[in-house]
Order: sequence, then C-alpha cells, then structure tokens
Amino acid sequence: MHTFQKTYETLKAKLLDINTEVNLLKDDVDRAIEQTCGPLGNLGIGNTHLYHLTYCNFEDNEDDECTFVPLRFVISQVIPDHTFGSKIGHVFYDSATTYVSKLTSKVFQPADAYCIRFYFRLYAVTTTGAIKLSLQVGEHPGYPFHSIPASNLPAKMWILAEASPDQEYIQHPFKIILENNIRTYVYIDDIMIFNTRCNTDDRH
Ligand SMILES: [Ca+2]
Repeated sequence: MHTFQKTYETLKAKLLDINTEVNLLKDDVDRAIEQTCGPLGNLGIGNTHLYHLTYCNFEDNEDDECTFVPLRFVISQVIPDHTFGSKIGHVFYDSATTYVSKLTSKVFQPADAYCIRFYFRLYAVTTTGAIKLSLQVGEHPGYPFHSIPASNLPAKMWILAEASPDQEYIQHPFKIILENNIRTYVYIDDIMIFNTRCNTDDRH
C-alpha cells in the first residue's frame, strides 16, 4: 500500500510539473502570435489578421460549424462520406433531382486573402454544367471567381477543389455562393474556408 501511495504522489507531482510547463508554453505561443499578428481572444475581435477556419462536414445539424444555407444533407448508404471515408456519414447534395443546387454561406469579414476548399463527387460522367463559386458583396448578386466545368471530370471519385477570390472582392464583408448545375448527382463534403491564400490554387 505504501508503494502505491508513493507512486501516486510521484505521478501527481510530475503531472503538476507538466501542467505548469504546458501553461508556460501556451503563454509563449500566444505571445509569439500576438507579436506577429495582433491581439488574441476578446481583444482580437476585429483583428482581421487572425487565422479563422470555418469547416463544414455536414455531419451534425446542430453543432457543425457549417454556415451554409440550405443546411440539407443525406445519410448516404450508396455514396461514401468524404469526412470518414466510409459509407456512414453525411454529404450535401441536391435531393430534388433537378441537378441544380445552391449553397450560400454566412458573412465573412474582409481579409488580405481567403481560400475556399471542398471535395465533390459526380455520380456519372457528363459534359453538361459546372460548379461555380461567386462572392456576394452587399446587395450585388455575385462576383464569379471560379468555375469547374463538368467536362473531363471522372465519376465516382472525390475531387479536391480549391480557389482564392481576387483581393478586390474581399475588401468588404461578403458571402460565398456555391452553385452547381452539373447534369448528374453531385455530392459535396468538407468545405473549408480560411483567411489565407490556398497553398495550391486551382486544382479544379
Ligand atoms: Ca461529411
């Protein structure tokens, strides 16, 4: 019993040491970020240089960071989910068999750069239609900044799309609009929006 007690005390002391070290490390990291990018936390509200990521995986209607309207998705037994790489999960698609769908985001704040990434998957090969990205600034119906034509796209494969809007469009608050009219079912998953440039522009 005595040995157990001693081991417990030793472990507890070590864990407290580690906890102190981690807190010191976090303070160092925060200080380094603040020196480079400006204030963090509540002081950082309005600091457009802070890194923000919005992630939409369509897995949870309540807690998802997904900010797109309409928030419709399916539990797919036929089309695998991209998030988990399995047949259990959720993706967005146009369930009205019109082969037309439109997603509109929340308002994003101005920054020097933005990257929009997402994965999409075609049910069948077709040459008709495209996925189009545009920005809505104020009441303007939308500045198009990227288009992915259906021609030459393979079916039944998740494809990464990535694009950065021109800087002139993101000097004011804006919404991102994703419109699809490819003439087959198109599944969309794992939309990521962050306020820096993409590493590899225009994969698709
Ligand atoms: Ca998903």
